[in-house]
Amino acid sequence: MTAILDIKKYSLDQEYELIPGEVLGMGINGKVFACKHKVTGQKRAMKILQDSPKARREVEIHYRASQCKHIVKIVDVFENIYREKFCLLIIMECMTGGELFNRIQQRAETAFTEREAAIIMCDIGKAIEFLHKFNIAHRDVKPENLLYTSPKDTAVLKLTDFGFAKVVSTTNSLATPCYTPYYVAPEVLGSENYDKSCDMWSLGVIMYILLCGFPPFYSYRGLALSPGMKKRIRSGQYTFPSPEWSAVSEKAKTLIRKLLTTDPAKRLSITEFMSDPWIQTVDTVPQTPLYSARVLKEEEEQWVEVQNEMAHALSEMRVEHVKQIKTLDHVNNKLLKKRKKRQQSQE
Ligand code: I85
Repeated sequence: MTAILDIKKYSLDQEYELIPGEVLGMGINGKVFACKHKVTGQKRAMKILQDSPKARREVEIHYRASQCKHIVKIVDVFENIYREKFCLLIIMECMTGGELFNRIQQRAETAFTEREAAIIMCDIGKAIEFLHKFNIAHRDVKPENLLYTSPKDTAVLKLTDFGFAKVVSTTNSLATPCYTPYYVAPEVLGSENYDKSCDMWSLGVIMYILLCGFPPFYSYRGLALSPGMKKRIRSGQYTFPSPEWSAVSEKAKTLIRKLLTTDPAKRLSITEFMSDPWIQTVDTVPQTPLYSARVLKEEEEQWVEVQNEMAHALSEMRVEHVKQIKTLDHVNNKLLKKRKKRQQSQE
């Protein structure tokens, strides 16, 4: 990845026209609007971020990732003063096909099949594969961030929002002489893979919803992320109930089990996922009609809740990891201090 981002310092107005009132959504860090490229007349999406090191990181990572066919493309980035604040304005290709599950829900006449689900999983997998190959963990792979380029049948599914993306360190932290590798915790050794494993868990949840229309873990109507649901997620308690799962292939269920493995160290890696027969030989996946479209339509009012629950679960995954590292650092620092003291007393 050699793409160098040239942030334009002149006014956005010279090239783009805001389409008034057209808000396309709210991101983690900023609002997304529709705008028009003055020269070509093309409609594009614009995300406004208040300038900060975090915003710069999002732009940088997203721009590098833009080279992948299954990631929303950044066309331009401006640095402008907007409402008296330094802002980064990210211009992206406009995805007019809407969100993944809305599209499946709208499928009424022809049934959504297991093979179609496999094709979608393969496409999302390609986006994750691209990112992980370059040591980027997205950490916010969820239904609202999967958009189609257009309403047509030929539309391409793409991943967006790099607000939580992280470049996972490949530089061997053990090279720094803070501690000897003999007593380093496995979590420290695997911190790179921990961040990537969040994306793999997301893949499992999305695959589950694609195949039946409801999520694997959900609170009993109402309370978002109830204590009961937390317990079910932690212990990996989910089932493949009838009738929705009766006709789904065993291959698909096995793959979901490998993705929803509770121990992140034992969870499938993206390379393993992409070489799974269900993904690798998509054209041999049975064209079994699924309940997904019907369930998504019947449970439409529940959808906001499903989204909230997944967002919350992802945020917990990101926090937990920080805690882990912090406590370990703390322990190691103590050891370091002790050793220094000993060394000093010996001098
Ligand atoms: N086009 N998460 C949900 C949108 N084109 N959308 C979200 N973070 C982002 C919005 C809230 C994703 O970084 C988001 C981000 C970027 C986009 C984005 C990028 C490019 C779009 C937050 C649309 C769109 C445009 C026209 C029509 C329609 C949608 O959202 C539809 F047909 F669906 F109504």
